[in-house]
Amino acid sequence: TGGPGGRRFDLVIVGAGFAGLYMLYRARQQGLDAVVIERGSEVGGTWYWNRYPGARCDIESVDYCYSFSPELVQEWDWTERYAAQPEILAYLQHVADRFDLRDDIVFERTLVRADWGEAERSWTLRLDDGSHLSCTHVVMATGNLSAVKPPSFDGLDDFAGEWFHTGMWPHHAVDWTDKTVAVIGTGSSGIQVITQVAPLARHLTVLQRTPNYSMPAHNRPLLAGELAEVRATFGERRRVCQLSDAGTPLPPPTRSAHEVTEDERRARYEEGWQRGGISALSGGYTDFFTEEQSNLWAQEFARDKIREIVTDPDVADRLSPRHHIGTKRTATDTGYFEMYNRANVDLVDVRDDPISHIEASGIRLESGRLVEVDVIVFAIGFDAMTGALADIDIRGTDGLTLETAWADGPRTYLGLQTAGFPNLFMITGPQSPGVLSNMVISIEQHVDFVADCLAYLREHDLDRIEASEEAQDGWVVHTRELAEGTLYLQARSWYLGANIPGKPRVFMPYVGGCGRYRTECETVVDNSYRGFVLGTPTDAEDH
Ligand code: NA7
Repeated sequence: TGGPGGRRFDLVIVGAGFAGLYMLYRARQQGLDAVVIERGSEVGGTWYWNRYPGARCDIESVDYCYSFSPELVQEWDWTERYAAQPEILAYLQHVADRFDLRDDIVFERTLVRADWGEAERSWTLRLDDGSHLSCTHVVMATGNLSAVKPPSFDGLDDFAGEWFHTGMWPHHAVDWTDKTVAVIGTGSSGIQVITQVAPLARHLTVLQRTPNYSMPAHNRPLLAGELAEVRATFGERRRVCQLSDAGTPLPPPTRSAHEVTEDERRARYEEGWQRGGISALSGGYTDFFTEEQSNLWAQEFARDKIREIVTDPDVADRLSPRHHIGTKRTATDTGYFEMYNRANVDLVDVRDDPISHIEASGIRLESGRLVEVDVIVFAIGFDAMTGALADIDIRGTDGLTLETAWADGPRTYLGLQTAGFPNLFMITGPQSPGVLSNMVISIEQHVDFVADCLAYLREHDLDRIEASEEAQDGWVVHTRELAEGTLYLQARSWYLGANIPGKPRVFMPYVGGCGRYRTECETVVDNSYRGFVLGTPTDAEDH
């Protein structure tokens, strides 16, 4: 039935998650001829794919939502402090329906290749069904945690049971009754799935490589009065989020952990623990991410909590992380550590005894031990931040591939563009605050930047925009210098590409915070898109 094949668009948007949907909305508002290409069969992005039991956001629902439509803010009733995956997916489906976005979304199509044509001033895009379309501008709304890390264990094909990856969860319900289950991985996804499966399965073995810090979510239903209060002051609350570091409304810490007594520190950590959430401890003191001792105090508090909760001291010890807290993404949970007090849950340390291979009846460790299971859940994470783009063969000016341009790690200007790839924007790309923030705050800011930029280009009869090499070099150095002042560089995290064999070890996010980043972007715009080279149609004729 038609489809986009062969047509030329003003704008092609790749991905129909939070970013792609809002980008389409803004493009429509400006009268642009835009289409979204989506590999899933529904909208939702992250919240479409990650439908494993327990999947839940770690940002409060009243902040993890769009602000562009006051009506939407008023009419959507979040039911819990932290929304579960089905509710967020329903919200995005509602947004797609309410703003009639579906007509311009092509589902079950994957972009496989993109070529820039200088003479035509357009991108030619090839989809997985062999069709082509072209467009003046492309927006990659492909997500930061969307290319799953494949379970590349030898022998997986021989496994007689069922296996699932949390990031590609099937649409059918999984029956855990009487099943023996292994979960590999204890990141946010593993922690969430473990708390759901442990009570249902006959036996659960957790294969842990690196223990993780996890803060209590203290999730609960939202009361009508609370929602009304948030709505009454939504604009103000949102502005606070936008100007904050992490895109949340919590007041920032004002003191160093060194300025207070031990009793005061413990009281503040305890207060954070009782409030719960991802910043329970990180929100305590200004030097949490930058100073060894300050971080160590918070670590010790978190380890003490694990020892208090877990009854077997040996298990508690094995569950206790040793890395700087916060430098790998902290999880939030509902009863995670308590699961290890259950008789049907075992913890196996695969740092000491790594996985050798998988065979018909289960997982064989290097010691020779066999973990016999009916079901394996791979909660092993993603090729974060660059993986989704690396899956597309992107060729810019003079055939330069993105793979070559990023061979030593991503290089961007503002996390929005890469030199050599004109008219191609990334939403929450590397070297922007995205993954260190409430994603929706960062997404709205980037989409607004791109939408305003496209309007500016039109107004000024410009049809080409490209980050300059010089501005990009400066931005790469700036973001690296910001990170060098922190403890982040010491962890083997996906922020650094350390979870993917062979990936360059480059710290990818911008650590300066949403507020500072927003100001930097505004300054660029106020100076006529400083650092970008803008071109007119006449330049193309000269080319
Ligand atoms: P993460 O946070 O990358 O966690 C993946 C987990 O899987 C982590 O514990 C890894 O251990 C473990 N892992 C990965 N590969 C292996 C192998 N080969 N053997 C054993 N264990 C392995 O991904 P999540 O999906 O949990 O969360 C991603 C983000 O989504 C999260 O931060 C939130 O922002 C939402 P490791 O630590 O590498 O030793």
